[in-house]
Amino acid sequence: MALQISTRVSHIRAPPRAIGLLARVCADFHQTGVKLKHSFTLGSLQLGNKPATSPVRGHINAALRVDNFSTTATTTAFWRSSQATGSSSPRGRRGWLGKLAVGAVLGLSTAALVQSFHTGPVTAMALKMNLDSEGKWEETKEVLLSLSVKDRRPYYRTSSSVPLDEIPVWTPTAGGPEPSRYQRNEKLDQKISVYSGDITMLEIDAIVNAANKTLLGGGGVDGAIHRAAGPILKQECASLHGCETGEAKITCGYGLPAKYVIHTVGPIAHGGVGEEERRALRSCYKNSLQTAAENAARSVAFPCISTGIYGYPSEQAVHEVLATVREFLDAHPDKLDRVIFCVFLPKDKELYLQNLPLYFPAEATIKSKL
Ligand code: AR6
Repeated sequence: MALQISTRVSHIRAPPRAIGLLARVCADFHQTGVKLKHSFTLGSLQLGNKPATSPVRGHINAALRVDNFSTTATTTAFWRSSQATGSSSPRGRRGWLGKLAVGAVLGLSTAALVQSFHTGPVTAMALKMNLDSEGKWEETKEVLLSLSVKDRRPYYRTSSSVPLDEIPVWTPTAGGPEPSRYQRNEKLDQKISVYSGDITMLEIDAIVNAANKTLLGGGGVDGAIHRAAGPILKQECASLHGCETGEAKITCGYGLPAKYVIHTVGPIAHGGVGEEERRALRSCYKNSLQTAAENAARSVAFPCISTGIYGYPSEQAVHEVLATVREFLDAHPDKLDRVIFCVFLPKDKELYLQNLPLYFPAEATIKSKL
């Protein structure tokens, strides 16, 4: 039984690449024999903020206008489910068009896409497979970064995730006998957390990776981040052509709950810690914070950089870290909402809790400037 469906798609805002992807999806429907009787009339289709210009529009029209096919049960289900999920509203239309674009970027089969319309979001399982099989990182990144946190959730590859509002803010405590060199600042206290656990679970704007100069993955937290993000992360990393000690480079988080990964390379301190290592460790933190701020990432989590395989003693590193973060927040109090010290080992948790009052003191006055 044939069913004529005529859809007026109006006021759609989508990046040009997403529109191209839509065209590909429609062609995919066509090629796989799914028979459509959809006649899409593009109303005021917009690319970004501009109406589609004719060559693009012509391309879209050519791809989307699929005439003279008889309707199958699948397309009927597709249509009904898009109606049922509110696709008749402009927001709904954007929703299913977004799914089409995500599905196309991630290389989903037509069947998986149709299933996604039928059951709600594209299944995490389908996307996990596609983040595993290396796709085009540029397109995947563009789509993932355009999604809200809620819409990105089905694509996480981790077993669970910890949202920012479940990470408690640090409560200032009275320090030990050592006087603080810093002024009390209650606003800054609200920006600090110590989180004990796996950094790959954090659903925040950015996590920092303790990488090596190749940026192509390794052991420790670097290995954990690459495993959780999926092999596509390595592809983007390869495009960055390495990173010098103390510098920071940003990528998409892919299968991670974190939107971005900021990769920094800590100093190797097996030969001991001198001024060069101290300066490099500070640079790692400062450049990572700067990179987060430049990318509008307002929550950022750090592992204890260099204190594992690179051998920087934790009890020395903690002072460089806290001083650098305090100074960055003093200089840029509105750039970041939260800096999370993600501690993996019990001894690191203790070191941070013990030393935080030196840099974020509970007392209102400076005890000493020395
Ligand atoms: N979540 C949070 N912290 C972690 C995790 C995790 N999943 N796993 C380990 N840590 P390391 P480095 C902690 O060795 O010293 C790699 O091969 C860990 O307990 O990962 O900077 C790179 O490719 C420790 O406190 O980083 C480089 O070649 C901290 O993360 C080299 O290691 C950092 O330990 C970098 O060595």
